[in-house]
Amino acid sequence: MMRNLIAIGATMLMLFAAGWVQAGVCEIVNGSFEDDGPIDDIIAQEPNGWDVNMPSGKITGKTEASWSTDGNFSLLFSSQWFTAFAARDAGTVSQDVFLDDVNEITFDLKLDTYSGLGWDPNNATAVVMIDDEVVWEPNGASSDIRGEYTGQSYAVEDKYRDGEPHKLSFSLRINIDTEGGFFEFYRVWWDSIECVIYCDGGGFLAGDFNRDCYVDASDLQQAADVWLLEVESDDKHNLFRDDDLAGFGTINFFDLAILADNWLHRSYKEQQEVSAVEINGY
Ligand SMILES: [Ca+2]
Ligand SMILES: [Ca+2]
Ligand SMILES: [Ca+2]
Repeated sequence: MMRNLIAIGATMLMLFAAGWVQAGVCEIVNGSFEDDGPIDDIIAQEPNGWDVNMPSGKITGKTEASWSTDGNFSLLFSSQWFTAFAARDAGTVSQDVFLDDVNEITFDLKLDTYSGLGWDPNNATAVVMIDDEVVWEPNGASSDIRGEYTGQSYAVEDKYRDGEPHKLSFSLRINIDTEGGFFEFYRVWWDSIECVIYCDGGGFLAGDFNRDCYVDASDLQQAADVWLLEVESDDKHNLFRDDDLAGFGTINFFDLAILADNWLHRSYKEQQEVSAVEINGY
């Protein structure tokens, strides 16, 4: 009996130890562009960790201190003026990363023109790419995309979880052919590029309202607080939405059933680890 209690106690300790949010930074090197200090020309000196690809004479790149969201420096791309461009000309930094355990890639950027005039996204834009495919860009519906875009994120798609490295790129990209160029410098600053890992890469389970990688009594309490109340459809407690009406839903047994399905479950990866412990020891 005593041995069993000790075993259960030990198991629970391990479960609790494994239960903390695993939010961390993956293997992006120098994602904040702090390693080198200022670099006048990233063609001449690549920022630590990054591969540089620039259309020479058309777009310049530097690390400098005029804007940053983490540390002192950021990466600045600037298109040159009165220079002929072809659509898809792009200044790019990239590095190969494994995305298997990554839930989100987060980053900050700022878009501005030199003259202070508007930035038409038909002329140029800033993009995040994986394997040269665009996975994020500013809202193209806007006729002026200048502004600070902090706390941006791209939710990594499952297709990139294949055990292979993928080329993650950050760019200033020209969108049109122009012989005469632009009477403008389009400038983008990138900073604070991170990989975020939740729940050992398994992501949050439905019903994990307080995002601690575990669906338990504290989440149930949140559901109880809004029980049978009408909430907006996108309310985080509204897990089941098929019975929503006109943008509003109710927190009822359909929602509770989804929460119950994940009750005391961990992310898929942690479940595997817990199973292994059970098979091996208890
Ligand atoms: Ca920085
Ligand atoms: Ca929770
Ligand atoms: Ca509902």
